[in-house]
Amino acid sequence: MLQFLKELPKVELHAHLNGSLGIGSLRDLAERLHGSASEEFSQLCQRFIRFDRDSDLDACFEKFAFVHELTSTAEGLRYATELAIRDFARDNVQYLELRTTPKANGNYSRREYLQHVLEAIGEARKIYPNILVKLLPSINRAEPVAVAEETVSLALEFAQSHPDLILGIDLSGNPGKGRFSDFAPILSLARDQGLKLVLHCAEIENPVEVKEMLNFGMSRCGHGTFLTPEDIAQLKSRNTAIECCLTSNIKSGTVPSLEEHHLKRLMEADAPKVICTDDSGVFDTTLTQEFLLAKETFGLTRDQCVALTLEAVQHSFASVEEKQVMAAKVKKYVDSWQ
Ligand code: 6MZ
Repeated sequence: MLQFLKELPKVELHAHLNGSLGIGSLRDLAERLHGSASEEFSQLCQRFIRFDRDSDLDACFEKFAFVHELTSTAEGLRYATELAIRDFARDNVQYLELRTTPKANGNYSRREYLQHVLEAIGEARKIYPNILVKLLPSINRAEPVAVAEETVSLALEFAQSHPDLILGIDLSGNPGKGRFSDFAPILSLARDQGLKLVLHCAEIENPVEVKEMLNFGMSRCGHGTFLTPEDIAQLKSRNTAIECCLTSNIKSGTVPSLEEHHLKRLMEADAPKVICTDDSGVFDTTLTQEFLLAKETFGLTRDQCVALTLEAVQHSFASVEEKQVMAAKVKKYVDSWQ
């Protein structure tokens, strides 16, 4: 089964760029930026050792801050993008929707941030031709609404010049910070202008906000950990898939154990769902590993893993033709195992 899942041409719909850099990639990045003989490199390696410990949600956000230090230059950001794509390609992910929050610092503006990432995706396409990558700029709910407005405006502008690359907007960031209702107007504008919306929703217990988000609507729901049976029924009635990230939820402490993961409830309710990594680097996982955990915990069969992959194809924001190519790859692969 491990071999089957590893080689399965998988589909990743919920992956944050800076969270997708594992210790190996961070080391590669530090080496590229500073050289392996430098004092900076050995100091960073010392910090990597502490990086690996399990933690709660707030501690995860500290880890992101550490990764952000390494991607705070144009060179770091571009190479990080290539490394994240490399690692998904190595795990036989054939389609990746990568999200990232445009940032501004002394080295780049938010506009330049997006330009660097888009160019790096273009360059990675030549090195890793077997993985199709799309980009979803993220709004960080912990930042002011004005920043979200700039992000949406840039996303709309770049979606014009890269219509096959930028397909939607993600709302993420520490779920304990900011208020959804403050971001609803700008999200609404993005949707009216043709961008799909993926919202982190019900990652923590906040029933009032969850209701607001569900009534507002979304193309896919990130996490959905604290959804009630009624919420799940509402999403099901609209064919809105819930992005399940098992290791992320366990390591960030929002789900107490794998056995209690809501993937089980979603399967029982026959609700639309996809299996994703969230932050494969920070949580030290792969999409193959997530499928394996689902199999070991809930007894998923090979056919169910294939069905979940085809479900992810359908819930992706790829074009009809791209979806056909992806599904054909999965079918061809499955046939080769018969
Ligand atoms: C909410 C998350 C997240 O954007 O710098 N992010 N937001 N919940 C989560 N669950 C654990 N995991 C990641 O990637 C890292 C950023 O993505 C968001 C956070 O804003 C984090 O800083 P980028 O590429």
